Amino acid sequence: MIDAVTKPKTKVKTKTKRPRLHKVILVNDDYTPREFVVTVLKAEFRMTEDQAHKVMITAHRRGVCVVAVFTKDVAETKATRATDAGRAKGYPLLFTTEPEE
Ligand code: TYC
Repeated sequence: MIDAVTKPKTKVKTKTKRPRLHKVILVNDDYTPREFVVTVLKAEFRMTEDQAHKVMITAHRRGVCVVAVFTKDVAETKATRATDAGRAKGYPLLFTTEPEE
């Protein structure tokens, strides 16, 4: 056949990149009561008493603790809501976010 159609030699691959996840980080301070930190972790991050206590005590001892990872939007919303819960009670409780490597 003289006019056979030549197939393209390059293949098109569809690559769906997963969005980079962001860490929510709990920051220690000297004023927020331990039990209040635990309550916020349970309410905002759906942790059990045990999980929340471990995260709180790690931040208390080491200065910071990664709470969980989410997509950027969810991480920022949860960090803001959890920080606002402390502010509403007059506590300096702080949650920050940063992208995962
Ligand atoms: N350091 C606080 C206290 O001794 C408790 C605390 C723990 C506060 C973790 C913030 O991220 C925090 N009352």
